Amino acid sequence: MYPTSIGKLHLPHFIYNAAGVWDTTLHQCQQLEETRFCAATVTKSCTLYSRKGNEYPKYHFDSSHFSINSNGLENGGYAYYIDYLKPQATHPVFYSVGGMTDDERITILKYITACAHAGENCGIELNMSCPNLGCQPAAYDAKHLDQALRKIFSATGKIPLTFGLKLPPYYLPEQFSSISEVIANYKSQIDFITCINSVPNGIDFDIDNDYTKIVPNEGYGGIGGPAVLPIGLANVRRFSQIFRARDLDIAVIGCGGVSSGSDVYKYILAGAAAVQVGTHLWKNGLCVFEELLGRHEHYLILGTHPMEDFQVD
Ligand code: RRO
Repeated sequence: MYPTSIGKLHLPHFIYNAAGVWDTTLHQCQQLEETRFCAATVTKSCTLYSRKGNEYPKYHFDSSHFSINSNGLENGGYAYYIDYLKPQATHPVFYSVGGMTDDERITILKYITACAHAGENCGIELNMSCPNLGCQPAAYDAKHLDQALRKIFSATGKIPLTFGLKLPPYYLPEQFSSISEVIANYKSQIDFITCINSVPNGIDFDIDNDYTKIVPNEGYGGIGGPAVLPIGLANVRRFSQIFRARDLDIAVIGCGGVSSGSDVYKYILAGAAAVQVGTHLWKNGLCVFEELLGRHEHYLILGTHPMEDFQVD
């Protein structure tokens, strides 16, 4: 296995879950840890109080090309996930902070950093890019992101844990430069960014019943799965290039559309320090980690194409 580092965290290899997938209950988080082939656990983005999220059906996974979700931030509340942060844990945990307002985020961040359990092996991924909450999340707009981060960091001070942002997909050169500018302003606070959250505003139809595939938000939700891979790769590459050119020591973590060892390898080529798996994990379960790791390492060791490249859906 090839180790990697993100801020102060050392991971035994590159691959782990994306926030929101197989991590809503503590039992699921424990299962991720016990697979041995999942390099870290990201917990479900949390809020101050537990939330049921949106009504079902809120996931659509039966296409081989994409998924659509409008989960609606279903989670156990921040205190619930604190129980997962064990003292002297050997398995790295990224505690994903969602929150509905900046004040909520500040309360949660202060609590985690003051918590005795949040030791060396705990990082924080701040998610201000959920596409399913009916409002524009801060990270979609540089000015809004800057205001939110200024407010948060002036309340929390320097966060002593490895800290990063989960970002939405960006498309235009101006967006990459303005968002990078904001991140650079907080370079002493930000150890990593994760690119990308699901692509907003997807819809699909059940043509046998003439319904949208998911029910909440009139059928609209965030898209994941193979269809978003090129967008995720491009976001990782753009930010990696900008950070390198500006000599910023900020790791970029790839997320979006990984379903094979070659996809993992592509993210590494794009500049990712690690890779998260979402839709593929949700559809196929915990066995994906061992499989992805084996096939990805095949590329690293042999530089040749494992059999997966010849499979046809
Ligand atoms: O819970 C969700 O609906 C959700 C979240 Br918080 C997120 O960050 N990304 C996503 O696709 N769904």
